[in-house]
Order: sequence, then structure tokens, then C-alpha cells
Amino acid sequence: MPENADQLIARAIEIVTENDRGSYTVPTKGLYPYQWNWDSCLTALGQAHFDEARAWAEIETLMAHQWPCGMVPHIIFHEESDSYFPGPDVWRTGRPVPTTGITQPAVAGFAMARLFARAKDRALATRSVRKLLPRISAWHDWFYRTRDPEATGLVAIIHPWESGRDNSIDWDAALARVPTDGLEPFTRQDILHANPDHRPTQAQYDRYIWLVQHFRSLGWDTERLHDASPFRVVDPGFNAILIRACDELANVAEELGEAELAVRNRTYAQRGRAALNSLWNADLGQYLCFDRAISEQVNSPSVGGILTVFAGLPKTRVAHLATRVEELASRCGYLVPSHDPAAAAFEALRYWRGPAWLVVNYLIADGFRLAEHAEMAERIDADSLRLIAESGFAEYYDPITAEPCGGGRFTWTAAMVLEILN
Ligand code: 9YW
Repeated sequence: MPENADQLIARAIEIVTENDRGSYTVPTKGLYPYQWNWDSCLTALGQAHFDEARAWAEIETLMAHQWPCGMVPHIIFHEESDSYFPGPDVWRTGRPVPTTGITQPAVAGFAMARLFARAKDRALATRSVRKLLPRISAWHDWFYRTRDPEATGLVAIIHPWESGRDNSIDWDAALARVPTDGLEPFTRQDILHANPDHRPTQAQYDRYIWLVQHFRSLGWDTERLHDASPFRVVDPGFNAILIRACDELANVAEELGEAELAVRNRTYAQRGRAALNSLWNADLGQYLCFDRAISEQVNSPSVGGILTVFAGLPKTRVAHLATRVEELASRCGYLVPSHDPAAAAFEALRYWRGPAWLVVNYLIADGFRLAEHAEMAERIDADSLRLIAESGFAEYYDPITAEPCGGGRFTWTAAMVLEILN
């Protein structure tokens, strides 16, 4: 018998709670035993539906590990674990509580604003926002200072892991140019916890780790890493998240009388949104990545270019993206595939090379809702719930058959269900 909304909510709360480690939440047991940056922010959105104080604590814990330069790391290694590679001994960033030395999509500003708008406990929310505002704003400053040195309005990622879409087809050509000489031998853990055929390849891991070694050899000086990295890609989805976060932070800052933070973040958002135009591809009707290392557009029709709708776009662009999603819908059973199934490189089961992810669905649906395309937003939400009904709370899903993949009882998947059903 299909579960009703109350039963799904109860199961989602159970999963988020079982992955709760007190002040932070792990994405899932075994495979990912630490705190991940954008997972935490999206998880907080779900937590707020049953425990507001716990939701604020999730983001506050993340921001407590911000580096003095402003960067917020992609993983915080709160506790020792031998079930994940690469651990702190590989990163060696020298932080009091070990962290990685790269970042992840800047969802925090958006999550903070959404929690603030909905908060029932206004005093708690205001206290937390007063703490978070300057920190998240400093992260945004860091992005535009270190990842957009030529002031184009758009930031680059310097490692595929930063995108959150680790092995997307978008990175193939740029990653192929990353050398592997001097690579220290290593043993992967991910393929012990998940099906190797669904994970990134060894060739990709070699380059992921080479980049980590390279940045480590530069002493994790984040002011230098952009120019020193052979991998520099401008991802429209990543930028869209940052742009929206800047806008949302500016709204909250205005409300709390923080004029200077408001103006600065509004300016980032406006410049970023204007610069997104340079990533538009009229033939495909979507945005594409730009390989900054060779100054070329990346001809890869991925979900990164659809996620752009989250930035808040002009109506004509949103209409094109809606058409594009319709096209994708005609090629799969469940929206939104992380890559166009019509593309030769599409792989239905391999991580970010085709599968559907509920967090991405959520962000895209939110973008369509923002643009008053409620019908498209509802359709994507409905597909997310169909995936859950077919296959439970998986890490991600085959967009053709709904087969569940990766880790099970996954925190952010459950958090997104709480967002959709509440
Ligand atoms: C890895 C935790 C993370 C997500 C990423 C996803 C994956 C970790 O899991 O990366 O080692 O591959 O790609 O977006 O934050 O859920």
C-alpha cells in the first residue's frame, strides 16, 4: 500500500534524526561519515520542520569552521573514521578541527534566509542570523575575490568536488588536462560502500587526488589556488546558487538594517546575473559551462545549465529552460536527469552522469516557482515523490527506471521530502 504524506514525513524525520551527530548531520552512515557543506545547509531546511533550534545549529556548526580567509570548506572532519578517502591525512590543511581545503556550492545564504522567513521562534532566528550574516557574507566576498580575479562577475571552481556534481560529463575535457605525475599511491573507500560501476572512475580519482596534492604543495593559500590550478571551470549552476544566496542574504541584511552587507551582496548578485548571459547557448536552449583555462564554452548539456533557473532569471530565459525540461522529460521517466539522455556520454546509473538527485530537483523547482512557473515546479516535485514512492530515500536514482543508487537512508533526500510535503 502506498504511504501517505504523514507516513513519508515520519520516515524522513527518522532518517534525518538517525544521521544526526548532535551539532551536525552526516549524509549517510558508512559512505560519508563527516559533515558536508551543502548537504548541511539543505538538511537544515528539512530539520526546521520538526526542530528549528537544531536547524540553526546545523548551519552554525558549518560556519564555525570557516577559514580566516573566508572560505567555508567542503568537508569538516569532526571525528576520525577510516571509511572515507581522502581523509585529513591527505588534505593536511592544518586546521584545528581538520577540514578539506576546497569549498562547495554556497547554499548557506539561501538556507539562512529561508529558515529566517519561516521561523516561528523569531528571537532565536534573529540571534542566529546576526551571527551568520557577516560570516556568510565573508564567504561570498572570498568567492568573488579569489575565484573571479578578473572581475567577470562569475566564479570558477578549481576542483570537480567543489561543484557538488563530482563526475559530471561537464568536467571530462578539463579534467583530462590535469596531469597525474607525482601522484602518491592511494586506496579508495567509496567503491567498498557503493557499486564501483556507479561511481567515478579510477582515472577521475587520480586527477581529483592530484589536484589535492597540488593545492597542498601550495600551502592551501586560497588567494593563489585559482591561477595555479590547471582546472578552472565556470559552472552556471554553481554560480546560480551563489547569486541567489547573495540576493537572499541582501534581503535579510536589509531587514536587519545591515546596509553595507546588503549593498555588497546585491551588487554581486546583479553582476553575476548579468554575466550569466555569456554562458547561454541558443542552440541547446540552456546554459553551459565555460572552461576558463582555455577560454572555451563546454559543449555538455548537463543539469548545471538548468539549475541556473535558481538564480532568478528573466522570463524569456525561464521559458526556454522550461522547454528544455520538457525535452528531457520526453527522454526519461523521472525528472530531472543530471545529463541529457540523448547525449552519447549519458550513463543512467553513474553518479552525476545521468541520474536524478532530489536536491537538484528541489533547487530547480524552487527557481521555476520563483519565476511563477508553478506548474513546472509542481511537476518536478511530483517526480521527486514518485522516485521516493518507487525506491525509498536513496542517494540518487536512475532517471529512466527509478532504480535506487548509491548510499541508502540518505539525509538530504529525506530533508527534501520534508520540504516538499510541509
Ligand atoms: C564524494 C555528500 C557528498 C555531496 C556531493 C556528492 C558526494 C562525495 O557526496 O560527494 O566523495 O564523492 O557528489 O555533492 O555533497 O552527500
